Amino acid sequence: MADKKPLVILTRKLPDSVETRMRELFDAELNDNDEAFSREKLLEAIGRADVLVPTVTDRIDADIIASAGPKLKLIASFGTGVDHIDLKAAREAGITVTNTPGVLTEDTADVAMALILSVPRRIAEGNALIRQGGWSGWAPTGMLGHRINGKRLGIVGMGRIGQAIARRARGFGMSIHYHNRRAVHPDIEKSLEATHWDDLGQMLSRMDIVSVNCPHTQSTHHLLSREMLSRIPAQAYVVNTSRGEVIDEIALADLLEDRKIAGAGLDVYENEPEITPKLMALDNVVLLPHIGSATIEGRLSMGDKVIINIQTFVDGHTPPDRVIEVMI
Ligand code: 8YV
Repeated sequence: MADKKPLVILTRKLPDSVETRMRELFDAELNDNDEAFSREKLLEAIGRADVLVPTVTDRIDADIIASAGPKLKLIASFGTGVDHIDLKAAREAGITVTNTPGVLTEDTADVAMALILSVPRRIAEGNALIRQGGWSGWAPTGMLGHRINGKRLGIVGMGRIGQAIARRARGFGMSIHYHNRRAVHPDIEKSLEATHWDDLGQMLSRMDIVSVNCPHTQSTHHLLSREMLSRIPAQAYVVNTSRGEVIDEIALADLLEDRKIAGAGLDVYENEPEITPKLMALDNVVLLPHIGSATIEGRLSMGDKVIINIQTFVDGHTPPDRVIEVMI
């Protein structure tokens, strides 16, 4: 790879300045029309590339990795989540995988907080009411929602994003509870006045709002199963800005329809861009199109990270954001 510029294939359109820099540094093959790669196109690309730059919309499974050409040594993903890549297959094939952690923490936490506010206070419903011409003026009992201040927030997954949400929620007067494989550092716990729950079910049964912030892995797939979801009190809300697969989406839709959960704010779905039809019909649900990290600043930083990861790798060093299976 050292003598000539590596062939770097991007599966999606990235911000212009990121693509310009990629073209300066590498033999970059862009996807100008931004159409997601078909499986055939992905197979073809991975057979030729030195470096593949996929996103969450590409499923890089073991079969795709088995088709990688001899030159493919790096998959530099544009995004933090890596559940779309079979990490074990990549490791066995001697392919390094990198991601872009850290730079989308605050943006994703903002969207989670927006959902935490939107659902109990019926923000999206109110907006729809006016636009549909259904507002006849202020009324003492009109559009009543629930207060945020003083409520208990249960964060499932207290990593970078979970902690960033906790900091925001504290400003809104919420108390912080969390479930995580390990308790966070005592200093962090203290500064957030956060309570660690070993038992997820017990925590869920005592919360007013539940926010899902753990990565999707084999052990978190349907972590919020029908059984776990049914522990959530009927007056509580669920927010998910992580990965749809962490929640049994059909079970959630059933419970929301039966008003056994008061409402939900979702930015991610089990089978994106498909959405369980029942969710679309419910007025106690706010649906966003996976925009957690969708800021110009965030996407530019993600692009910078991808470039640094590729250049460091090409220069013969370990890239800063190398993903190791045990990390997730
Ligand atoms: C990204 C995300 O935009 O980074 C992640 O894990 O969920 C998104 O916010 C997406 O993954 C880009 O590939």
